[in-house]
Amino acid sequence: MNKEAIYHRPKNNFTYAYDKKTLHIRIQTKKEDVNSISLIYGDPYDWKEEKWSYQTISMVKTGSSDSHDFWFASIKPTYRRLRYGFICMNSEETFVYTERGIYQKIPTDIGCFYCFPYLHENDVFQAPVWVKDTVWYQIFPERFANGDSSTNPKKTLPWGSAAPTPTNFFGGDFQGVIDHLDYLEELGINGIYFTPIFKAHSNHKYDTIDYMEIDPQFGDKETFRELVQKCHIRGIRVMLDAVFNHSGYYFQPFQDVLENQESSPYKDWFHLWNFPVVTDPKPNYDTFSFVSSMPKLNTTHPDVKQYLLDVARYWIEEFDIDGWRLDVANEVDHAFWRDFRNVVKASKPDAYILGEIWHDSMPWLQGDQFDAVMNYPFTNDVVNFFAKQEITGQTFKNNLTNVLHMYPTNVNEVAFNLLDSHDTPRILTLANENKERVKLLYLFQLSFIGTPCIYYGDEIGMTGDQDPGCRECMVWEPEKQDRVLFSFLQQLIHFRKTLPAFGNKGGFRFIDTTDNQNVIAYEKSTDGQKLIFVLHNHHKNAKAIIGELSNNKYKELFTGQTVSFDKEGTIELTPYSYQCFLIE
Ligand code: ARE
Repeated sequence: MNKEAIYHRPKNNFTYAYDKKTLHIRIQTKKEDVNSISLIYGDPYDWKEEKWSYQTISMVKTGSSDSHDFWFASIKPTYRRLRYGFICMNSEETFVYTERGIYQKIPTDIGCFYCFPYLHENDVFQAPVWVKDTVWYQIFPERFANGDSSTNPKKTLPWGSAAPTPTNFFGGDFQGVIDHLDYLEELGINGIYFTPIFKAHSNHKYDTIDYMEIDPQFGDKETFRELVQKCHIRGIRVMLDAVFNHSGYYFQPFQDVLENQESSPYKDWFHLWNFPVVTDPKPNYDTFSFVSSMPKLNTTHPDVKQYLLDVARYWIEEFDIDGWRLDVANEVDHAFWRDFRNVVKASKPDAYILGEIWHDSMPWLQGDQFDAVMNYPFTNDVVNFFAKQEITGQTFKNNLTNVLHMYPTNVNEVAFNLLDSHDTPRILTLANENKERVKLLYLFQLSFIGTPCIYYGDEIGMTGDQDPGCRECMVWEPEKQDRVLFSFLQQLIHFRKTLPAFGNKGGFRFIDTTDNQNVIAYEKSTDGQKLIFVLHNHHKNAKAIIGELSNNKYKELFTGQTVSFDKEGTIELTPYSYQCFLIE
């Protein structure tokens, strides 16, 4: 047995409180190396005749990556504290895996065992419950709809008249969003994520000039207030984009530094290297990436922190927004985000705090900073399999199993699952304009655990390459919109809202199939409702055997037909077919 490959530690995604009574415990072992694991567990203070009293429970294998098997157990300790260890077994040997090492027999010294000292309710990761039932829609305001030409910036181009560039404008604004809320409600989304809306120089607004003012091209504060109110009346939540890692060049404190240099009262608001501060030929201060017009803010400075926390509070308390998406979140210090969470949750306890981090984000998801991150690891795997067809079904399942085990289950349930964004090419472009593959992408995304996000225009078949190509003006001419794709998405969102197992309440499990190249089968189940999905990501007919399909009668969700399978579970597959079997 490969003992070196075993890993557990009593925190993060390996031991965590799922709720105020339940502990989840995970351990990983080398793939196909261990046949079974029993968890030894007991109350640290429960002794009888000088011997620690413990029980054992079989752990469940919850999946495998390319290299590891993952094991899971859920315990509700009577006194909310726990000592535990692992009895690992395979055909050759058995041993006890503990914090102090590996033993042939269960050690008598309780100090050898892992410990979850006490399950405090306020230590439990708590994300807003409403997020679990939200389907998001991302809007890049400059490109969604121009509803009020009186706010057009200079040189605004006619809508959709040219390809997007890093510097051109088409006049998208809040009135344009208000005018299309019926469209969004018809699609069925119930959350909007706006990229930045505050006064800024560029068309993307990530170079903030004034965090307390709406960019005039979008409208004024009253129009924004009207927009939020009209969204809320329709049950649509509103999340804004907080660009706190850096400001824009024209941000008044940075302009003051450039003018007054070392005597500027704002010289500690940035990470300046020396004086005089210059932007050309190269900036002598920290920036976002190497962009001199985006000076990095010193969020560890009390004045900067106070200013930004006031901004965070203002837009919640004055305009009743429901969440903040945090730009370049991983480059701002943790202390700032802890204070940020306290301020935001004091203003609105169920506000959603979503960090933009493209990699493993466990340090920000301890319950003291973010509620979730933009789940780009999910994005990469679903796009690589369904859109690009660059990986096999088996690799996809292994990778996604890894993603699911990166975080605690209660984090996965509010993960922001996006397929693309304003920072990536659009999914139809990535799928080489194959809409059948895009439909499989959407079906998987909208039946997966977490909170899904649709990027504006994807739902009607827009294409677009890497930024700025993915930021084209929304297509509003009905004859240019793919309403078949729109209707398919509408149906998926409806299933997600009306079938508990289809949405976030359904536990997720991959199901074995004989075709591990192009077929993905998975189960979602909750409260007695069980759905089995079979997605065929290939252009030819095929046949696969899915053992778990046999011996049951099903209603197929998309056709409404009642179906059953032979005793092997043989299923005929047509090109890019998708089926969802509701077990009666
Ligand atoms: C644009 C062009 C750039 C060009 C730049 C020159 O896209 O190619 O070099 O202009 O000025 C905003 C605008 C962008 C603009 C950028 C800089 O939207 O259009 O770039 O400002 O001016 C990393 C960060 C992540 C960041 C992305 C872009 O980790 O936080 O890079 N995303 C946010 C926003 C962006 C925004 C900014 C940050 C700046 O979502 O829209 O850009 O406020 C890997 C890495 C990631 C990396 C990712 C993308 O996956 O793991 O860390 O994200 O690639 O590059």
